[in-house]
Amino acid sequence: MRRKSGEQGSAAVAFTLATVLLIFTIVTVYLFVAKIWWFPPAISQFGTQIDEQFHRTLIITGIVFVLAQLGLALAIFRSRERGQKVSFFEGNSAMELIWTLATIIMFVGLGLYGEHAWAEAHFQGAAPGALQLEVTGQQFAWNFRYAGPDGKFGATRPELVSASSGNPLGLDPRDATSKDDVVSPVAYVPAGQEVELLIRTQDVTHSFYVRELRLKQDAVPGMTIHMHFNATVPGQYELACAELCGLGHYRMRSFVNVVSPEEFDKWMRDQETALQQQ
Ligand SMILES: [Cu+2]
Repeated sequence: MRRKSGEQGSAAVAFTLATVLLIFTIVTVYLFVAKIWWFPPAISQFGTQIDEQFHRTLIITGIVFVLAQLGLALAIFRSRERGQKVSFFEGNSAMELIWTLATIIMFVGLGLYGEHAWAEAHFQGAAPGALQLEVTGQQFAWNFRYAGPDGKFGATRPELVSASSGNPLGLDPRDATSKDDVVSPVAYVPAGQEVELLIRTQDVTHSFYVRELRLKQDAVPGMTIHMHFNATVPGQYELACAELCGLGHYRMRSFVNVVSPEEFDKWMRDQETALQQQ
């Protein structure tokens, strides 16, 4: 039976859609392969592990993405309107079982691969002798505190918090161990040495994020969260707040300066001298 021309679908639409899918796939693959927008290089062993995990995930999901998009484009192209009869089948248990199993194996497998890096960051403590560095977020600034020569962080009291009078963390002057605590709006850490972060916040949830360290950790009210890293490449790295924390969120940033151990010692001495002169 001949159909009226008005009922005929358009082969042009299917052809266009298939072509667009093909171009979309090629452009997407190019953006990833050419690394047009990419992370800055990692500066720690941990960062390298994260990158390896990222690449594994990207390759697997990338292959699935390309096959799925090309398969879709091919199906659209081959089934374009040529006056043929529509044919379809309803469900296929074997195929559903296969792709569900494949997805499970892929996700569990990636999880097992990444388990080591995850455990290293979240379950294992810092190496012995790590430099302790307290990080405090507040709307909309970061402050860093070093324990000073006595190796002890002094007591803080919320009612003493006063950034305008030079006490952004509310150090308690009656506590002797607080006297030598060094507070700085930027961080200095020695290259090649383990650093233990003690991440806190004075108000809402913030997030400590340094791209080059591949570390991101929320600062949660009422908690002190430990993270650790060992940065080996000297440089100045931006610390951005990665949690939308209020109107000034966009400007809540600081810097982590990774310097040679000698430079670090000098910086620390200068800070302590400045403290004594106060
Ligand atoms: Cu914030």
